[in-house]
Amino acid sequence: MEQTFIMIKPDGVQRGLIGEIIARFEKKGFSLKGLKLINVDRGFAERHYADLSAKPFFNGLVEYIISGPVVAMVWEGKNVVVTGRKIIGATNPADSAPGTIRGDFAIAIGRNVIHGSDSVESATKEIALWFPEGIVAWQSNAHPWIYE
Ligand code: RTP
Repeated sequence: MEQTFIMIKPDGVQRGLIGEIIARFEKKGFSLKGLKLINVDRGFAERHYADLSAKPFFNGLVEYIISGPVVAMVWEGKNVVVTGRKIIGATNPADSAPGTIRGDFAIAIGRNVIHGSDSVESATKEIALWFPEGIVAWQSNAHPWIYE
């Protein structure tokens, strides 16, 4: 079953949005497979966002991610990468539809509350980076009520 890496960024943690965000993924029917509240250092944040290192906003982005604890999660389910990005909404909250996390809770692109892997390949890399200890193997009893 497909997995994705989801991170609640420091603004989402500081603003008390952890429960709200987890609830949206949980109510959709996805399964939580990994969860931790952690501070990451500059080197780690730079590794996570390595693909964006040439962007003018890179240093500000790294400062933002290391400014406080983040919630790192692995969610599992059919098409969870693409559907997770839909639940999150467009990168710039000015373009995120109401009903999405960024559409409902963010205004500025540099304070957009949450990250979600943009492909299955990125998800695999990000899960390995953020959860080198591995994740819990379990299957919800609700599985037959969510999938036909
Ligand atoms: P994410 O990786 O956080 O899920 O976001 P994304 O795929 O939707 O967007 P991406 O282009 O990968 O950018 C990563 C994060 O960088 C910040 N950003 N700031 N100031 C700017 O113009 C700008 N552009 C992007 C955002 O926090 C974005 O989520």
